[in-house]
Amino acid sequence: MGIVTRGFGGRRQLEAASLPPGQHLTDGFPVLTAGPTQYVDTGDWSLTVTTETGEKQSWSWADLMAMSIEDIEVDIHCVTRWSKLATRWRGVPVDAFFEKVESAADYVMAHSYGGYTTNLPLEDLLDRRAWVAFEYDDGPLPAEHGGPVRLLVPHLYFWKSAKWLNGFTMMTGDEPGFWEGFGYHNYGDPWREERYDGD
Ligand SMILES: Nc1nc2c(c(=O)[nH]1)N[C@H]1C(S)=C(S)[C@@H](COP(=O)(O)O)O[C@H]1N2
Ligand SMILES: [Mo]
Repeated sequence: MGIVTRGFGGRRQLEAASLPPGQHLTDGFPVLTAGPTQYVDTGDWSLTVTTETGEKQSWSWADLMAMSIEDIEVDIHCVTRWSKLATRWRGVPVDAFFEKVESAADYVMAHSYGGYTTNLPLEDLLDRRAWVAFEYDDGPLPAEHGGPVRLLVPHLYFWKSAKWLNGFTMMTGDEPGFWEGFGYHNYGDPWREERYDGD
């Protein structure tokens, strides 16, 4: 979070304090998808957590609506250099989906309808640093932005926030997801400019 300053130039100072290196602000909300937009009805949507031993737990849309829902306001940073400050979402912390899962795995592959994947350390999904999000700006999350349900991991570059989320697979060893396999950084911390492999 930046420090709010008053007077001429205040906004610019706030922006500079809030932006990771090499990023610029956008007022719009660009759509970035590799492949076609997925259209999934809430009644058909489900999320499945699969452990490293193959045990599965699934949640329906109704299950999701009955969980502990939070309002979230976070900055988001895309590797293509746009950032958006104070975006507003509603969702459920990812912690809730791992509460009753027995696993010794340290890594997770997030899966999407359409086949997109992205890998994350389990700890980055916990402690209310990541959400299963279904509303944006007081409305249902539009399909082009990953609705009905997407992953929201604002502390990493936005490619880690899988749209049309439908699963988490626990992995004892780390494996690259879709973009990570095409040369994106394995972890993707915007404050360290971890854009590409080798950064
Ligand atoms: N399923 C899926 N999720 C995805 C992508 C994708 O192609 N497919 N693109 C990623 C990338 S590279 C970015 S920058 C963000 C873009 O989200 P937006 O289109 O809502 O801005 O979604 C991420 N999640
Ligand atoms: Mo991206």
